[in-house]
Amino acid sequence: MRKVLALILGGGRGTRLFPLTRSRSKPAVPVGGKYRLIDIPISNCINSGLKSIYVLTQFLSVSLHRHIANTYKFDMFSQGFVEILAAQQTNESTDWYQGTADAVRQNIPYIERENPDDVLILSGDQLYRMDFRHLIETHHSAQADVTIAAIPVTEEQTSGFGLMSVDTHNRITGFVEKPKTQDERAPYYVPAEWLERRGIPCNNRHYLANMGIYLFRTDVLYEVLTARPLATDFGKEVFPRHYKNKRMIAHFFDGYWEDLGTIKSYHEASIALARPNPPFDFFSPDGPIYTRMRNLPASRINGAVLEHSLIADGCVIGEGTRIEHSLVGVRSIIGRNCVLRETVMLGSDAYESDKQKLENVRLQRPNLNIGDGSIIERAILDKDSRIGRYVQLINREGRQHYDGPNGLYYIRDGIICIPRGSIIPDGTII
Ligand code: ADQ
Ligand code: ADP
Repeated sequence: MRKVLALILGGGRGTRLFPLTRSRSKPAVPVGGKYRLIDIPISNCINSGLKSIYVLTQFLSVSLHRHIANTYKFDMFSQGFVEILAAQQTNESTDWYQGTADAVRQNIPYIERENPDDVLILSGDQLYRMDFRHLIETHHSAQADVTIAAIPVTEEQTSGFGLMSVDTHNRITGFVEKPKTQDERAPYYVPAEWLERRGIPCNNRHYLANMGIYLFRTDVLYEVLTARPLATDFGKEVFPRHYKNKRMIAHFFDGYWEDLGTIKSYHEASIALARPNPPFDFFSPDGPIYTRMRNLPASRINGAVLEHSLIADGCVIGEGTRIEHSLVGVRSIIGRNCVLRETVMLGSDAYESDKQKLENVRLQRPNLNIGDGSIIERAILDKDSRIGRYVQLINREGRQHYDGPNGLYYIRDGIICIPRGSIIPDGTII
């Protein structure tokens, strides 16, 4: 058995997920009502038998640290660890990680300490389930220097991905990062028969995308990261520069795999979890997704109508409320006669006591989370938000991109985002 160390890239500046990343690092962003983004890749690793895991992040928040420390405890005989490596911690450089390759390069000393045979590099903002043992098997049987997971995508999707061309032995013979023109894209076209011969239905997907999942032989990783000029990113520099002189192999994957790196994709993928046959299922017996245990009571639903929605633990939902195509996170408190449609609500960190509610009256602010009679459509409500009574968050002006006054709300791709802890007074219409 070769030793494989996993590195999870926990995010750049997180600008595309703003305002969810306004007060937390990307790995700590909540997902699926009770999990955090980082739980997905870590659970995939654990379910694949990989238990040595570093999480690379730009800054170390208390909540991320607590989440990791409280969730991923390995007993002393299993020799596993999940450790966070934050950018400011490195002595050599006070800079943030400049890109994915730079992030890994800055942590070479930590990799050396583990002395792995191979290093598995993963993105931290994708929703998917993969048994990495199959990828490792491909890597070894092909005697690869690098193995890259590949998924077929349609032409419309190509501008967001690195594309690869491969030969009959699955060796990568070309790599282009996020092609913008037909000329750049054309050499990467794969015919339907080519995919179908490999048992993958084409469904109008004629390009092979890089999934951002890489397995490197450790010596090759060091070599490409220290080659001059120094590479900043894997997709932009490392692969286009080295596919000729290194043996890079594609590993095909054809399951559900979704990027959660933007507000739009995060919102869409979250709502999709509540479909009757969700494309990604947290219920799957094939591999549990782990998260921190909480001692929360079952949710109390007082005569509400729920359709295609997920309700996490510890919620209270008032009478006459209607919730459709929505995801309601832990400890959400929703008043009476409210309407939620296509809304992702992250819930709260704690309940309010009667004393705190009296204090809310004095401060003239609403209680946690949504007051009676409010209507919320196509929104993301971050944790601890206080939406008053008879509020309408409906994007009345039909805006696509807008910053509300004093950071009170943001609209991204037509989705209203209410940042953590925001107070929206009674009767507000947005
Ligand atoms: P992108 O999706 O643009 O393309 P990139 O910004 O390189 O991805 O991020 C990849 C992962 O690394 C993400 O999880 C991100 O959060 C994290 N990350 C980014 N910058 C980081 C930094 N400075 N420090 C730590 N982590 C960081 C890449 C490839 C494409 C491929 C897509 C698949 O370049 O070829 O198709 O991923 O999603
Ligand atoms: P959740 O995953 O439920 O959102 P967080 O990790 O964000 O939980 O914690 C929610 C709140 O609970 C925090 O703001 C913190 O005050 C409190 N908390 C949770 N775990 C601990 C702990 N181990 N020690 C102290 N406070 C904690």
